[in-house]
Amino acid sequence: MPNLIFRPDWHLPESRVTPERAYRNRRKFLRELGLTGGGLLAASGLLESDVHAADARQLYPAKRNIAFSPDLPLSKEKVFTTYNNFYEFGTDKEAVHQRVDKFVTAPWPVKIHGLCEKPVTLDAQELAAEFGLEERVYRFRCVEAWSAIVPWTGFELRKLLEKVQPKAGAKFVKFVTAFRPEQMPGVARLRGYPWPYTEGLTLGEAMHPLTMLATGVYGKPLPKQNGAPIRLVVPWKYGFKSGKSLVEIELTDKQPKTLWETLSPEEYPFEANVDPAIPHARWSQATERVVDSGDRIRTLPLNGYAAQLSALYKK
Ligand SMILES: Nc1nc2c(c(=O)[nH]1)N[C@H]1C(S)=C(S)[C@@H](COP(=O)(O)O)O[C@H]1N2
Ligand SMILES: [Mo]
Repeated sequence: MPNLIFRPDWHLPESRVTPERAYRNRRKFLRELGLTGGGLLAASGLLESDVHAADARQLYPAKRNIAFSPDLPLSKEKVFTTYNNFYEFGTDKEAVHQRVDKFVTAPWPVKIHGLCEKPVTLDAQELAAEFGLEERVYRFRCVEAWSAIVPWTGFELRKLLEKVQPKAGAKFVKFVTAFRPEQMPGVARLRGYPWPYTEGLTLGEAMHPLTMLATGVYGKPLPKQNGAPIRLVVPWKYGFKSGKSLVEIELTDKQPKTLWETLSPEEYPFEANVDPAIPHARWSQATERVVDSGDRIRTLPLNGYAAQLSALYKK
């Protein structure tokens, strides 16, 4: 009866070590605070969000997955976390990080539903603990022709989709992000936008091993301006596909209506694969500006991931 054998920690596959360690640490943390008795959290005056935040930090830094991390020089943390596209907090990239203080990112239930056998709602924190975190160094290419090299912490979206068991009719995955005007000072000036910020992938793209749900970056939980507490990362597509602060993931039979495609389908088509040969309506996509150095480098087809995607896009 193999499931009765208790193996030592070092025998566990890496994917199971992280959640178990996180779980033990969580119990320990709560015990130290005297919170395991039930109902004590409220009496303690400690905010549930404080517990979540302390809990989240236990999972970082995660081990780097070398197989998915090309040896590239990372963009500076300070640069990547202060130069953001997150229109809910304004359109000035360098100001977004100063406008996120009202945004409450824990607790954070994420609903996974639609055409699947086992829909579920789990907190972002539970998702991180359940699937185990790893670090991957990915190229990041915005449609505005700037780029970065980013160490994300997260897990493959595929693991979550397999858990909910897509039905045969599921063809697309829709990603809905948080919309809370009272916490997001940027939306007041963009009232005409089709909020919430929504994105989508084909099921095949969503199931691809490169596609991640990230809960951290630079070895720490995601800063709010980078999409705390959980965001999508699709490294071969323009950055706008990678929705931040996800609240809902839905399996569907129809191609989802996305915010950018609704606003301007010629400029921001649904597929949005990085392609140096296809210019944006208003600028070339042949080169990109590296955020740190300001250097101009050539843009690579599928952002450098073509070899890993050949089966997905075979003609
Ligand atoms: N909810 C939401 N997600 C979003 C955006 C946004 O404005 N709102 N901007 C997108 C764009 S255009 C890019 S380039 C990336 C930027 O992510 P970063 O700020 O972490 O670099 O987030 C994407 N996800
Ligand atoms: Mo972008």
